[in-house]
Amino acid sequence: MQTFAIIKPDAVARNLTGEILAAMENSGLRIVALKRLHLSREQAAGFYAVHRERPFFDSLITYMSSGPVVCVVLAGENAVPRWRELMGATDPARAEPGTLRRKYGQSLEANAVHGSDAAETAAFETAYFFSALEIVD
Ligand code: 3AN
Repeated sequence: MQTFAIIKPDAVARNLTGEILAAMENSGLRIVALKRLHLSREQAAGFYAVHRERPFFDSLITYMSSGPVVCVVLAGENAVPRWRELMGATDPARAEPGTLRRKYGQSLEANAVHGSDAAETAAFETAYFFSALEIVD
């Protein structure tokens, strides 16, 4: 199984890319694709299109396009739920101790990392950023 992850602008800006990539690998997941990008507002809006009716959408787009992000495709057995568990709950204040959002998240919005919530979402999100040639499993 594969899942799609983003190291978000707040974490990249604080030089946490290496620590978060290490946490992915230490958990046994394999990094099969990796890319650093600075999203435009349009690119961020396309990625988060499912949230376009939510009250926080505009703020989320501003934040996600505020600086570079690192996009990662992870592979391994049950990769989707395993990466969600490692990230922790959306709100860092409610995330379990030891999770990445608890350790590195700054707010409900600036919560350090993204992870697909299902295999179908992972397929859409991966294809949004990577061509088949860029995924090396
Ligand atoms: P998750 O990333 O845990 O799956 P989603 O998909 O509900 O959470 O939300 C997508 C992103 O939108 C979150 N990672 C967070 O950055 C932001 N977000 C979610 N809920 C809120 C909220 N109530 N206020 C501000 N930002 C939010």
